[in-house]
Amino acid sequence: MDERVHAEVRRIADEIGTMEIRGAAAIAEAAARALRSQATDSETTDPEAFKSELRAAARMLYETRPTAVSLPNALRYVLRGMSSTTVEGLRQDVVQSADDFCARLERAQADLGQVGANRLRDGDTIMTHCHSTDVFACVEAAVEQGKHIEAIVKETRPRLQGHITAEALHEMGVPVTLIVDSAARRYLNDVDHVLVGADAIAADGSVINKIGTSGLAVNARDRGAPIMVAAQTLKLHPGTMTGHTVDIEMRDTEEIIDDETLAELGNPTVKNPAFDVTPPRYVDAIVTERGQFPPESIVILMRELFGEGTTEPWAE
Ligand code: RUB
Repeated sequence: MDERVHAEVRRIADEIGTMEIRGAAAIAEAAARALRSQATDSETTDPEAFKSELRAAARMLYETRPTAVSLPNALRYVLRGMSSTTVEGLRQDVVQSADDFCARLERAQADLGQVGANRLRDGDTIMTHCHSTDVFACVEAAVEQGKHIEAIVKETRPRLQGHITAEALHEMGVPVTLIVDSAARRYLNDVDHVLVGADAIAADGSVINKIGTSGLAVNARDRGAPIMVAAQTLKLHPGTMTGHTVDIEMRDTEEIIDDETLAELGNPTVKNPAFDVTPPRYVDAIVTERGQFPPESIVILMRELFGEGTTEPWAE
């Protein structure tokens, strides 16, 4: 363990790893807060040592979960803010850029919500998967526009994030039907929009989101239900512009089956991928705070925001 990394950062890193903090936007916000606390708690008087502490903290946070690109995007945003030459100046830089980042995230979500809400009509039923705050922003804005929206919520095995979604939509006044994941196709005939979030969007418009999203999208296309992805630009993956692929997290098999039951079954191999890739041809629109995009043209927005690519957050 890197001793330069303070206890608060380690705590947040641990909570991201164990999924107490989860969802791409929440992970990004927590990472920015963690770097801020590393800066405010630092006791070093040497500017170079201060910067190297911040980079070590960023690396620890980066290594928690591999798929949500919002995490490195957040770390990069905060670390790039460091331009002063004194420790006090650098501390202020990090506090300022972390606060800016969190404010921008909140604003982006509100703006994206308006765009997504415009796609929803009064009386629409959506089907959603997992738990996405970007999706909530769209539904909440539609409800605020006075539209009646109903939701069919997939429970999202194995971690049951659908329960969080069901509760939050209920609190928004949205009538919810909860279904097991495998019942999705049966209920797609009743659905006007499939609405999901994203952990990363690749340069070709592929959407990386909770395992089961791609199957849902294929079924929705077959049934003629449009597929909308709510993803603020924080979810755009700059590395994919230069040929990198998105790492799909494989989680502990204990999330699916305990060791004792596994042994009773003769110890079959168990796989627990946390995410999957939905090809762009199954996506109708990616809704961002910069407007809605067909997936094939998202790369234009990526070039505008990131240039031709980026390096690791701590390598700059
Ligand atoms: C969460 C998940 C969410 C995206 C978007 O996966 O796949 O759909 O992160 O969420 P996990 P948001 O539970 O494994 O973190 O819109 O809140 O960023």
